[in-house]
Amino acid sequence: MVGLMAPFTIELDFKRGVLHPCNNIIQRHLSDMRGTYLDEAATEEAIEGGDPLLYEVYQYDVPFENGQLLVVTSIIQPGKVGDEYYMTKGHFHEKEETAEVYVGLRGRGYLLLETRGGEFKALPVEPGTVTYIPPYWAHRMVNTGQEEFIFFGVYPADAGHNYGEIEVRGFSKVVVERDGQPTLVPNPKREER
Ligand code: S6P
Ligand code: ZN
Repeated sequence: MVGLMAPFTIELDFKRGVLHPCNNIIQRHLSDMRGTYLDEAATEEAIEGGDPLLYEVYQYDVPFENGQLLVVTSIIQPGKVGDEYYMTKGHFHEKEETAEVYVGLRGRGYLLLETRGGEFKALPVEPGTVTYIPPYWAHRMVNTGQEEFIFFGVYPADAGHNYGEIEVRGFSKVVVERDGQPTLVPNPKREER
């Protein structure tokens, strides 16, 4: 059973996306995502050239117990590796029957979603877009704009993360720049199979 906890407030800076106070801050650099982007040469070149920070996550941790919720903001920098836009690693929840809500705060991009059965969706997200990620859907955010892409999320504290499968296979589509426009194209990694 969940213990009795004191209610609390924290501050969300809508402009910068940070939570304050915050007890769990994660930074992901390109070197943390080797193998995620299709262009391996561009990946290594960018890592050697300074290993850019791709995104930060501000999560306010509460006990990871059934019944608790985690609030979290993510800030994805603008940029590309090769012609593929900066994005989160993407994951299934370890407890796959758990859902999540994302709310776009700043910038724009896509929420990519996929089931194990191969069903795929790409939802455009801008400030004010509320997206519902149902149970069983893997999810990844992609920054297709010129500025930081910032979104807020809420999800069950015992959901956990499973990154392994997405690391290997990616999603069935990738978001790349074509003629200056974000474009969804089939993931060649999937076609090799
Ligand atoms: C957690 C939620 C987000 C992501 C964050 C970074 O379930 O979906 O807080 O953790 O956007 O993405 P990723 O794929 O690196 O965890
Ligand atoms: Zn999630």
